[in-house]
Amino acid sequence: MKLFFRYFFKTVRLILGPFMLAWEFFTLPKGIARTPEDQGRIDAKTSNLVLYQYRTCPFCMKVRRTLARLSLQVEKRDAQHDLVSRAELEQQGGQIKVPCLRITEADGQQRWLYESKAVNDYLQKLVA
Ligand SMILES: N[C@@H](CCC(=O)N[C@@H](CS)C(=O)NCC(=O)O)C(=O)O
Repeated sequence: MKLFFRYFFKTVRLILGPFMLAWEFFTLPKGIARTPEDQGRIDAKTSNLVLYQYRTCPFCMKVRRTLARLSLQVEKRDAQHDLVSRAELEQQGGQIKVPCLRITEADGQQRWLYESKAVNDYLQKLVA
């Protein structure tokens, strides 16, 4: 069943990918406008985050829309084509599944947050 879903989403990404990217480009939320000071504070809060993602994964798009809507600057790594990022995700995160948010805590510990809903909830809380 797991393999079925893996190939199902792979096929969806392959066939619909270009259309999904075009749709994302034209419909990306505008984002919150903040003063430079407020944006600086938020940027500091997100500087410890890295999003592992695929360009044409619908779940990653959902997270990228949240990033755009909340005007959050988060480093993104392509876990599909960039083999170093893919290996990091698998070896340190525990599995190849995107989106995954790598959170480096104040003590240097890294937490790997899987599931688009959990990532979106985490991002939403950051700006609350
Ligand atoms: N329920 C998960 C679904 C994530 C998911 O299925 N992602 C696919 C890409 S669209 C994946 O990582 N598949 C593993 C692979 O391609 O190797 C979520 O909402 O984040």
